[in-house]
Amino acid sequence: MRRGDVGGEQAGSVCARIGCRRFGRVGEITVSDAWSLAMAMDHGDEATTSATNAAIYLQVTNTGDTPDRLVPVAAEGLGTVELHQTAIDANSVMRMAPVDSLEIPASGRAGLETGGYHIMLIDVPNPPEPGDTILLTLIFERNGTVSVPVEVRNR
Ligand SMILES: [Cu+2]
Repeated sequence: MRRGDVGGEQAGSVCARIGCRRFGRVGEITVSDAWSLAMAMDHGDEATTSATNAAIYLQVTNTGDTPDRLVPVAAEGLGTVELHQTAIDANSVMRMAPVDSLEIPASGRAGLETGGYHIMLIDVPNPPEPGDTILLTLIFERNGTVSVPVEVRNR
């Protein structure tokens, strides 16, 4: 499994000031625009509200001619990491459910966006604050493992 490069990390402090684009790349996969919402969230059937959960959104581009799959990752210090899909249930209530993996189409892209797929951090021991940058590791079945900087926002 190849290791990806973390793009733009050297320029981190500059990026924090001017908001330049940061990304991670491995093989034919590029992950960009990763950000996290630090806030209390209702979660699943239990409807528990906890500030120690956070959702991460990002964009994945696949320049290869073979589909790939993003699978859930374990991340040190970030609690339990799951891939979630937001959906409307039979009672018109918005809920999130874990999914095993997400296909990244060949020569295409997949977006993890509000109201859709996202990566969920559950029971984060030290929840990041707006302005923080966390490093998230993602695994793509074909292309390998990549780390990407995630900007924590409050909205
Ligand atoms: Cu979720």
